[in-house]
Amino acid sequence: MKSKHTFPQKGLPEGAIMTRILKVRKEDTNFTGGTVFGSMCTSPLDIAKKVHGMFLESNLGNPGLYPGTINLEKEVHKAVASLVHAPEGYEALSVGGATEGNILALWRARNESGKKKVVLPESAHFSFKKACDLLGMEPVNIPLDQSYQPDLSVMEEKINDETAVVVGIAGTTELGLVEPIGALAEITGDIHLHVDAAFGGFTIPFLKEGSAPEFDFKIPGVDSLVLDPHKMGLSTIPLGLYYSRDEHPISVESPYLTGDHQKTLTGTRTSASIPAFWSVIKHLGFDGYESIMESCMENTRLLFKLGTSIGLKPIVDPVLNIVSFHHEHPGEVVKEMRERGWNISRTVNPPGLRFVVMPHVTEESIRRMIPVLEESI
Ligand code: 0PR
Repeated sequence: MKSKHTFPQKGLPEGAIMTRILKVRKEDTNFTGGTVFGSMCTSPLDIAKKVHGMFLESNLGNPGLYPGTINLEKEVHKAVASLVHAPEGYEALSVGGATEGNILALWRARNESGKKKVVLPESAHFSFKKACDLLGMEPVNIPLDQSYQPDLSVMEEKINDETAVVVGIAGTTELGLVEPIGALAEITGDIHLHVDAAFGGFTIPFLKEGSAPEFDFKIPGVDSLVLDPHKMGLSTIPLGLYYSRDEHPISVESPYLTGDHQKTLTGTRTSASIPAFWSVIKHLGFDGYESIMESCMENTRLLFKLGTSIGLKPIVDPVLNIVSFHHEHPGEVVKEMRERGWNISRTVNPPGLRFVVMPHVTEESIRRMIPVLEESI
């Protein structure tokens, strides 16, 4: 009898399934060839791919069954804590990515303060819109000044006794800028200061000393911070790390599981990505990350120079491995580039073309892309 449903009635042998899977896999973009300039993710290191596949049964939502994975999680938290200067008494949580980390920070700030206003720069990632909507909080957007940094005088005016939390970005999505977190901390006083270092967290520490401002727990006013191993941490999706200066106070009892409470938003949660990331940290070490970042910055400078040479005007001088150029109709250029096999992305504020120079982008791929860009602008 023929099935009434599109859900298959009878199973197929592996061979038939793999034929389709291999075909579909080819339809997806991959990072080989360096044609993707619009992604903050990259191909995970080979060791991460290998290890990830070995932990598919782990579920840290039920931690008692996976003591091995939990131990690796502790080691990851400790290693990254030293990278972001988390002080003694910190708490770290593995999350699905910066979206979840940003939600946790706002959730805590709302519950502790009993207030609803979230003061954040216009550069903030759209995940804060989700967080505000979910939590019934109200964004108070701070305009950017001429250098695309938050206007601190407006921020100072807008922070008041209704403010639950202030947000600063270390590695803005569009321009890769590091906002002056130290100056924010001076303005916020006792109000919770959360730093979104989704991109900056695994780039800024590996830059030449002094080329970006401080952004982490070295600044005494920083209360929480999120950073993403699945971006420049060069590991597998999904993994974000949320750090709180002190113990994160929100937890829900999970009595029938092997752990008695949960602190993350998700129940069954990101697990295989943790041993994968542990392996990347061990394999690369600080020196390995530093040398990858150095080559990304070299390629960033090349793209900046070649883009300028074809008449594009940079929006800012790159601090991290993101280059953006002014353009009045970026959507059209993005579309044409896509038709010609190149994935670039766009900025909204101000309108422009955006290139994220991840490790899969090479000098050779930049040199191949530029003539196509010249014809598309
Ligand atoms: N905070 C910042 C500063 C971000 O740039 C991003 C994502 C987030 C938070 C949210 O991170 P998750 O999506 O990991 O929760 N930034 C990129 C973006 O949305 C993510 C991205 C990654 C986009 C790969 C495209 C892509 O191919 O623009």
